[in-house]
Amino acid sequence: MKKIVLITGATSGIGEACARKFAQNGDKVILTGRNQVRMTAIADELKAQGAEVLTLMFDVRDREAARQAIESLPAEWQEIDVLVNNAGLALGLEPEFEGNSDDWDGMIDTNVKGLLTMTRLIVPGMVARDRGHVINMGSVAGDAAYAGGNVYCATKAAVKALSDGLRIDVANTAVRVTNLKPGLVETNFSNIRFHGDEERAANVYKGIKPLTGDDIADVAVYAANAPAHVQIAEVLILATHQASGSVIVRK
Ligand code: 8X3
Repeated sequence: MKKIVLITGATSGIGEACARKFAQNGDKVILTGRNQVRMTAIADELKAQGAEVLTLMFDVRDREAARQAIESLPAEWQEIDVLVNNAGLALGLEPEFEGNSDDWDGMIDTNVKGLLTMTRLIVPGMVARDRGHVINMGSVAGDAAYAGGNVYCATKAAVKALSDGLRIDVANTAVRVTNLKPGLVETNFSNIRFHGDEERAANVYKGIKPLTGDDIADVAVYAANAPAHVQIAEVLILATHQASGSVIVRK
């Protein structure tokens, strides 16, 4: 059955890959993000392939803008079946005692509070309809801290706790909650983490074949299409030469 899938942070990386995979799966997709140019380009491309696509430009850190955007949805787009809480980022790898407080705000406001904002706006409808699925983008970083990961790891540990908490809160409904925990994925993630230092970013993936956004999107589409009685609660997806968040075998 055709689903309505809303993806935050849909203009790059895992979010963009999810938008493409759900669209290819025949679902209606709502792309949300901050980059209107990129979002329109992706939407036009998907529409040309026959997909039904809608775009909403807002920053998940802006609660009021998020509320207005969701309320502006045309009636035929309002009954969201799948919320992919993907918008998120890492900033910096400094020791915790030397970290940049603006970086901390950026991560906490997006990865934790932004995810909560979207959940608060969209899940009540799912509960009322007794149908829906929340797919949160967690991370292997949420399982254990790694050097310099401190605040980023904390935000992803929060995503796990919020996924587990929500799963309890909707347990008497048909709504499902999935926490996807990717490891090393080659997107613009490291570029953003290192504030545009491309050389440093490239080094992260040197000597290892990292995952792609598509690898993670495949799992998201799988979880969303599992039989109704099956709840893919959590999935840890690592690159083959990655043993954990901190152990990566480089060849
Ligand atoms: C991204 C995974 O290990 O690069 O969440 O922080 S990691």
